Amino acid sequence: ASRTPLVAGNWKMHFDHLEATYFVQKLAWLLRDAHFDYKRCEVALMPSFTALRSVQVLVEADRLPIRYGAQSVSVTTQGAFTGDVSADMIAALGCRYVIVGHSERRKYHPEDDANIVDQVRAVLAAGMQPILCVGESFEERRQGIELDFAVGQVHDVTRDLSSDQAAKLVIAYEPVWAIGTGMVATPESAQDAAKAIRDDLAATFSRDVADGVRILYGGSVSSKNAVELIGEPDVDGFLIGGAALDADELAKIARMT
Ligand code: G2H
Repeated sequence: ASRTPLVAGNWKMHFDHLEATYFVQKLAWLLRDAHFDYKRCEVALMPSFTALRSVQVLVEADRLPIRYGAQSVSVTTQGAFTGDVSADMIAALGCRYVIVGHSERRKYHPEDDANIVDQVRAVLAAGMQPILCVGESFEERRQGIELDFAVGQVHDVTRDLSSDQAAKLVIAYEPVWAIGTGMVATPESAQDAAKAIRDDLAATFSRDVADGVRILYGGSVSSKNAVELIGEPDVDGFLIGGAALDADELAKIARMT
C-alpha cells in the first residue's frame, strides 16, 4: 500500500507560544538543511491550544510544509461549556489533525468510549483528521489480551462510522506501559497490533479502506528505536512525546521514517 508515513510530535503540556515558534523555526531549518522531502514523510506537531495561532502564523508566513493540530477537542459545537474548545475553532487555525482519546486524556478527564466517538465525529465534521489513540495497559498485556483490547478500542469507535469517515482516521497504537517510560514495544509487537487493527478495519469496511489508514506507533519512540519500528510493514509512522521536545531528535526521527 502507498501510505505516506506520518511523524507527529505530541507536545502534551509543554511549550508556550514563544517556545513553540522557536521550535518550529529550528525544526524547519534542520529539515531544510538535510534536504528533507516532506512528500515522502509528513511531519506534524501538536502544540497546546495557546500556541496554535502562533504556529499557524509562522507556518503560513514562511510557507512551511509542516502540519499541526490539537491534542483534544470538545464534542459540542458551541455554547456554555467553560474551558472547552470546539472543532471549528481548531479548524479555523489551519489544523489538519486532532489527537483523540490519548491515554492521558482517558485517565485524567472523563473521556469514555462514547465521548471519544463524539470527538472523532466532531473532528471529521470540521474537515480535520482524528489521530485516534488506543493501546493496552500492563495488566492486559500480562493477561495476554493486548491485541483484543487495542482492536476493541478501535472497533468501539469505527463501528459507528461510515467508510468515508473511517478512511480519514489516523490510528496511533500506544501501549500505555510504554508511554513516557523508556520501555518501547518490540517491533514485532508493534507490528502485531498494527496488523490486528488493520485487519479489523478490513473486516468492518474493506481492504481498500484498511490499506489507506495510517497506523502509527507511540510510546517512548526515539532515534534509537525508530528505524527498527518503521521497518515493520503495518507501522506507518510515530506519535512522539518526549523525543518531540528536542528539535534535533525529532528531525532525526523524521529522516529515518
Ligand atoms: C505517548 C507518546 C506520545 P512518549 O504518549 O503520544 O509519548 O513518546 O513520551 O512515550
